[in-house]
Amino acid sequence: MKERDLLNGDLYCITGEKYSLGRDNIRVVKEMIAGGIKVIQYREKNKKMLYKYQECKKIKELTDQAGITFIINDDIALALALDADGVHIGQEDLPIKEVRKIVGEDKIIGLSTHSPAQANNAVKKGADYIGVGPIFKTNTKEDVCQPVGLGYLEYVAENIDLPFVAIGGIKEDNITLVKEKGANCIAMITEIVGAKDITNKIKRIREKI
Ligand code: 3NM
Repeated sequence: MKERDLLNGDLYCITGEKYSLGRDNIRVVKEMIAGGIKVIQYREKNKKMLYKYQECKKIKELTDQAGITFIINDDIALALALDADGVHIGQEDLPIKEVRKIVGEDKIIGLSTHSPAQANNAVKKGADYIGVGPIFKTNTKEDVCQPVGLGYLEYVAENIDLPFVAIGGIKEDNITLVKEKGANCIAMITEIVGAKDITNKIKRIREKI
């Protein structure tokens, strides 16, 4: 079921096993859930499909039990095979209208955007939410563009009528800046998966959000 307010005031956690201090994604997701999060995106760029399928199957069981929204990055087939809640795609993936044809009306489609033109286009094309970033410098995404900064975030907060999530280089200690520019949902990879105590890190960050 599509929840249009899914990004309301929370932390959007994304997996990244190579930054997880040797812990596997299943353990990381369990710790994230213990921290009380409402949405998880599975993002693994370099794993084989069968491995991703097996891993996501276990994650789906956990998110179903906890009543958490489960989004899969890039892989539409995997999202459908597992009946995940949605997919998150980038500017160089299939156009939204084609993705919508494949996944149907009930699945969430998120789109990464990096400029006002892309954000406006996402509204026109029917994305359910957008990613807004990278706000700060990040080394986590390989093909990432230069930081768009807080100015783009402010533009989206004031002009774009879609749920959005700020992303890119966001940490516990710069979150207040991001909030001040109008973000009420914030995505993080390394700050969360690279924390020694993921559950406590999430609890502290969620209080700030
Ligand atoms: N997307 P971290 S930035 C996955 O700007 C991703 O669209 C971005 O990782 C975008 O929290 C990014 O470790 C990486 O900086 C976020």
